[in-house]
Amino acid sequence: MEYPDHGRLAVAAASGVAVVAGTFLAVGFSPRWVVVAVAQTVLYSLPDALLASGIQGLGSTAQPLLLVGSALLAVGLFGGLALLALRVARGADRERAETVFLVGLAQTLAAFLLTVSPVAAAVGGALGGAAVGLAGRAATAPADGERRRGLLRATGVAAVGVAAAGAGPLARAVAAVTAADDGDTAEAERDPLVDRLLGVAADRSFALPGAEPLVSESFYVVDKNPADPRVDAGEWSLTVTGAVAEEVSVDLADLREREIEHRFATLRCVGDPLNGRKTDTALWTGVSVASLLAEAGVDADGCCVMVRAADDYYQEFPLSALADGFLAWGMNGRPLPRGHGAPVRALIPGHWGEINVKWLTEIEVLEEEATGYWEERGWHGTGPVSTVAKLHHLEVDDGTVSVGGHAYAGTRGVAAVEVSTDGGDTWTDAELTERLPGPTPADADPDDPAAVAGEATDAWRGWRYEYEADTDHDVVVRAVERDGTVQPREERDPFPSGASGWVRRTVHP
Ligand SMILES: Nc1nc2c(c(=O)[nH]1)N[C@H]1C(S)=C(S)[C@@H](COP(=O)(O)O)O[C@H]1N2
Ligand SMILES: [Mo]
Repeated sequence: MEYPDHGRLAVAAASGVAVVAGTFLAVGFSPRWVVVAVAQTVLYSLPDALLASGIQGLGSTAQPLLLVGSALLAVGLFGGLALLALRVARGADRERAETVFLVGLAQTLAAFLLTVSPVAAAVGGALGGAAVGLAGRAATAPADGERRRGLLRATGVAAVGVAAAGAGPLARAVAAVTAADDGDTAEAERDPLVDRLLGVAADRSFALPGAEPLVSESFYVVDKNPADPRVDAGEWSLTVTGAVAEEVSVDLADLREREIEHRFATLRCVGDPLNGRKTDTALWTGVSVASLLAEAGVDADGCCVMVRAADDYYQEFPLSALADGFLAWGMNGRPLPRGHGAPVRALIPGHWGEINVKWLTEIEVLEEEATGYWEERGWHGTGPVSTVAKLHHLEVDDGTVSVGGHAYAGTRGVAAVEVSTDGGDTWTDAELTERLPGPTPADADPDDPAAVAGEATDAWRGWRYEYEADTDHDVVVRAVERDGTVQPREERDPFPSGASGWVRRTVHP
């Protein structure tokens, strides 16, 4: 069949867009969408060094960029296939129906190879072929009017495609901003104990413009995925394998029969800049990992574990760190959102975010050290977090300077935050928030003061300080740990083992 030469490129592009749109309509914004599959392929073929600073450094900003690029690549790939099929068809002098079939078949096969999803492949190939058919009708129509109408229709298919393709990256960008709510947003009736704990956290927070309250309103998201996995809570299970006396597998119902507790805990990404925003705190609901390890007969002196997830993520770290860990399925009184690892994630007290594995599926007990996902890419983020005092609130009002923020020192605990207004010569203690309550059994009586007693051992504290000033100067802050250790002054970038130094900001009274 003949397509005018100048039109063939447009037809092929429309067909490529139709495949991208069709597969989106079929499987939505999931790892089986061709754009996400292309993004994943791109990620796996990027030089490690590029990837290393890319994702942990930029976090959710890098992902929309990657998706837009991958969408273009996908259109090029499927459009290219259509072009090839058109060539072959023209050479062999095929009928239009056969050409449409040839294009659709090639695209279906390619989409299946990429996504391993028969549904995505079939719908994508069908729409890709249909776009060629429509455009072909337009190109070969006898009358000008009909031809234009046909072209319009083809353009329509392409437009719908562009819109559908754009919806994915857009959804992701929105989800990144409103991360805490991208899961189950149904306003479930909240547990009175959770309400009480969150109420205490709100009461203890300093309300400082620019700084989060003690429980973050927007919790940062960092992961390697162009699209997060969708794990069905009813089908989920976690298996303890490797150097164990007996493999143990549990589902959500099994976990819920254990001693459930609520814990305040802070997470910080190793890629978080010194005064960055990739540090946040939530109230988590779940159970401790220890009983599970005991059931599997894990040798407490064992060296390490490889913890795996539904997104093929894997992190290796000391068994002793996991033994203090927590398996969380609730966040601030709601089911754990998809973006934060639904249905169940690991929380490892005092350690960098990267070993707090989301979409958790397997704990493999190892007999010797191995290398995890980020360590293979140059990061050193499996150890304890470093100590930091952040300065996010800064206001000047008629010579009165008000500064504040949070300080986090992992399980070493923040004992003080010191402020210097003379560039680091002299230091004054800032006012600190009371520590958040300690772990609380889920069956505690919310009206019992004991329910909110105790102290969280792995949560940040808020700080604030006010002083008078009439000349430009630098204000510097640093945290002091429980044992008196002062946050190190030496300045380091986040890559590879976390930022270091004292946060300093210039004040113009
Ligand atoms: N399965 C899985 N878990 C993961 C990651 C990931 O890419 N996949 N990213 C890790 C990193 S680098 C960090 S900092 C934390 C962030 O958790 P959050 O997105 O809930 O804030 O999750 C960790 N857990
Ligand atoms: Mo991270």
